[in-house]
Amino acid sequence: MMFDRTMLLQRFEDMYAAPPTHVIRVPGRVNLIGEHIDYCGLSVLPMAIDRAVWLALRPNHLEKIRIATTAVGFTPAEFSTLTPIVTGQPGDWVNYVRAAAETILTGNLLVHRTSPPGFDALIDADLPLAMGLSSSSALVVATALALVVTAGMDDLEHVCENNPSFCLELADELARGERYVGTAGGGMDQAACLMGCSECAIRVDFDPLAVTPVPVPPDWSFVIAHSGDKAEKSGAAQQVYNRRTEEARRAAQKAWNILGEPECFQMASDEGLRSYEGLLEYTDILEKSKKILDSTSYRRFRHILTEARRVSHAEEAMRAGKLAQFGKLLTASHRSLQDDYEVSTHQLDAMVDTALASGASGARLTGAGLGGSIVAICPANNIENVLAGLSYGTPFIVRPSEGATVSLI
Ligand code: NG1
Repeated sequence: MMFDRTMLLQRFEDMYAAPPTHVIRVPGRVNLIGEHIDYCGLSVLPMAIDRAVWLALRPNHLEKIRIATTAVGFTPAEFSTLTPIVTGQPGDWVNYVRAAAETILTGNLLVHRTSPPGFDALIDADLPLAMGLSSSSALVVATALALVVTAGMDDLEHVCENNPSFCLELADELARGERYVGTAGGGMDQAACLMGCSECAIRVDFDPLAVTPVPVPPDWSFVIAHSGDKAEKSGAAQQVYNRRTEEARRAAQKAWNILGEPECFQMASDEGLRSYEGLLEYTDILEKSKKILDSTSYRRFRHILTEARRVSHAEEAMRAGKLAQFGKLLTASHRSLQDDYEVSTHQLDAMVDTALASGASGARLTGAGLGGSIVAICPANNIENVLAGLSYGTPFIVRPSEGATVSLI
């Protein structure tokens, strides 16, 4: 799966009888740690990767979006940019495009425009779809940037490097906007796709949204391998995802009400937690909540609290170049997702075991789970063994990458 820019430009021209004016590149992301906690407002540690969605566009002055993709089986679409924009069938890929359009056209970012913008677009990707690598959020971000370009905003080349406050606002709006497709998601993916940073993972904090680069040691390697089950967020997987967000909220609310500790979520990722007192308090919260929550709610709550703590320890380990420690935290995260949050599958569990047996320092499912991929981390000198062990999951290496970019043709 290789991206061919010349081919994209040529096919665009063949399709729309004029060359594109811009190409937008939006990377996917691998979430390294901090799974199923962004929607609780807790910090996460994803990394934008060197696989991306590419969108070639040309403003069309027709007040409509016409969009197609080079991927087989995705029907081209067109719709008016007059809002409200009506959702298509559940599972329709164009819903992500509509989500971005509705968000941007009804939001505050394009206040100076005079008429609804429209554009023609062709999409290509070297980012595999439905693998838990945020191809859908990359599409949402790419569409949003296409509207921003069409509205005439300049200086977009390294949009987030040059204008971080614009990108933070955009990421926030798009996180809310992507819920248009029916998933009650958090804000990790849009922030990572937009604001990733080369050679770095990023810590994403919420309320308010903030992104902090965390340098990835150059001798750490990340391998992605696919479980064979699609991580599609429509139908049953979407229902389980939305149920988990509800369960998490209810468990936290109940614990808060009874323990009177509304700030306990923040505490889990707080500096203070690393201190002796903080740790005591943390154990205390878990013990007390065990007495008041039913067993399922308790396990959901335990995942959230322990995962938040693992994120802050993982950031520390990454900054200190402690691979073994980082790897252990990844594997512990997987076990928690497997046992407490129940979003793993036998196939994902088996792949994590294979990765570890092949010499990975740690491995876990990445993304929402219930299919999709694992990420394994290993020292660069052991990568061949890990790739060979995971060969049945068509493994590939990913590198940290910068976030979205816009280039003029
Ligand atoms: P995926 O399905 O991997 O793109 C989803 C959510 C994230 C986060 C993770 C679980 C969306 C767009 N993304 O990611 O916000 O909650 O699950 O950590 O809903």
